[in-house]
Amino acid sequence: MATLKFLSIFIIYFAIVLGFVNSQGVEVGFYKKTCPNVEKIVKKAVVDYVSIAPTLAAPLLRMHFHDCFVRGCDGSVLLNSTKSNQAEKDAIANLSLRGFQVIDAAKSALEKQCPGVVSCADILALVARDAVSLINGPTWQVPLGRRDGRVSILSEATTNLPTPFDNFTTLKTRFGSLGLSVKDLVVLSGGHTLGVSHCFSFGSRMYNFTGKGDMDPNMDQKYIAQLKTKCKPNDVTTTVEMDPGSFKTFDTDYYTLVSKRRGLFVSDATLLTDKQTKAYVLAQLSSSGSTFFEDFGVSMVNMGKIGVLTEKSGEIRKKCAFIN
Ligand code: HEM
Ligand SMILES: *[C@@H]1O[C@H](CO)[C@@H](O)[C@H](O)[C@H]1NC(C)=O
Ligand SMILES: *[C@@H]1O[C@H](CO)[C@@H](O)[C@H](O)[C@H]1NC(C)=O
Ligand SMILES: *[C@@H]1O[C@H](CO)[C@@H](O)[C@H](O)[C@H]1NC(C)=O
Ligand SMILES: CC(=O)N[C@H]1CO[C@H](CO)[C@@H](O)[C@@H]1O
Repeated sequence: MATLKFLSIFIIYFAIVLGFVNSQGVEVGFYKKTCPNVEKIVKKAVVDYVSIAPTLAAPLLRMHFHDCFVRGCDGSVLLNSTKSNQAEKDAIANLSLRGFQVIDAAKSALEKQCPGVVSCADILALVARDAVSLINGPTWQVPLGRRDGRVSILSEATTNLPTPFDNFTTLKTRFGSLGLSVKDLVVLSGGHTLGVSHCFSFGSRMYNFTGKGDMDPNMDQKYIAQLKTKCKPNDVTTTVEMDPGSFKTFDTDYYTLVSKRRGLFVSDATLLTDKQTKAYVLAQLSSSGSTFFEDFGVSMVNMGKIGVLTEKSGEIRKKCAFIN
C-alpha cells in the first residue's frame, strides 16, 4: 500500500516536472512571446464592429458556446462546408449564428502581425469575452493555446448542442459529460440576458405544449398571451428579445425573468425545478447578493477548456473558414 502511494506521488511529481500535466491545458499569456499584441488586436476588431452594431455581441458569445459544445473548443464552428461534407456551420446558420466577419477581421489583422500563430479557437474565446465586456458585462482572463481542429460535421452539432426543450436531467447530463457542473449550467444560462430567439424555439409552450393545443403551465400565462401577439402558430421567421428592453446589455435580468416564469425556453424554466439552480436564480435577484458577474467569468473559462487541442494536435488555420 505504502509503496503504491509512494509510486503514485512519484509519478505525479515527474508528470508536473516534465510538463505533462500543465502543457495539456491552456494558459493565460500563452502568446506573450509569439504574438504579444494578440489581445489588443482582437479587441480592436470587436470594438470596431460591436460598437456600431451592439446586437452582434449576443451571437458572438453564442458562437464560442457552440464551438466548445461540439468537438471541443477547436474553431470547428467556423469551418465552411465542402462538397463532400456539411459542416457545423450549416446547422448553425439555421440556428442564426452570425458575426463571422468579426472573427475574420481579427484573424486577418493577426496574420499580418504574427502569421500562423494564433488559432481561430482562441480568437473565438477572446471575442466572446470582449463582446460581453463591451456591453457592460464582466471581464475575465482568457487562458489561451488552443489549436484548431480539422473536422466539422453537421450531425454532431445537431446531436451535441442542448435543445431549448431539454429538461433539467438532460441538461445536467449534457453539461456533466463535458466536465461542466450544475453551477456552470445555471451561470452560463445567464447568457440569455442577451439577444433574440425565434418563435419556433419556444412556440410549443404557447400553442401546443402536450399536443392538445395547450400552453406550458410552467410559463407565466400573461406572458404567453403577450408573446402570442408577436408569434403566430408555426411562425418560423419572427424573433423576440429574450430579455425585453435590455437585450443588448449584459445584466442579471435573466434571473429575474426566470424567477417570474418568463424564461423563454423549457431549458430556462427548468432551472426552477432543481434545488441548487433555483437557489442560484433567486440569489441573483438582490443587487447586493448577486455573484453572477464573477461567476460568469469563471464558468466561461471552464467552458473554454472543453476538449481543447494543444501542443502538436490540430493546426493553426490560416483562414478560419478553411482547414489548411
Ligand atoms: C443551457 C443550454 C442552452 C440552450 C438549450 C440554449 C438555447 C438557445 C436557443 C434555442 C436560442 C435561440 C435560437 C433562435 O431561436 O434563434 C439561444 C440563443 C442564445 N443563446 Fe443559448 N442556449 C443554451 C446555453 C447558452 C450558453 C451557455 C450561452 C453562452 C454563454 C448562450 C448564449 C446565447 C445567446 C447570446 C443567444 C442569443 C443569440 C442571438 O441573439 O443571435 N446560450 N440559445
Ligand atoms: C464560407 O462561409 C461564409 C459564411 O457562411 C460565406 O460568406 C463564404 O462565401 C463561404 N466561402 C466559401 C468559399 O464558400
Ligand atoms: C427528461 O427528458 C428525457 C429525454 O427526453 C426523458 O427521458 C426524461 O424522462 C425526462 N426527465 C424528467 C424528470 O422529466
Ligand atoms: C398539436 O400537436 C399534435 C400532436 O403532435 C398535432 O397532431 C396537432 O396537429 C398540433 N396542433 C397544432 C395546432 O399545431
Ligand atoms: C437558412 C439555411 O441555412 N437553411 C439550411 C438549414 O439546414 C438545411 C439542412 O442542412 C439546409 O438544407 C438549409 O439550406
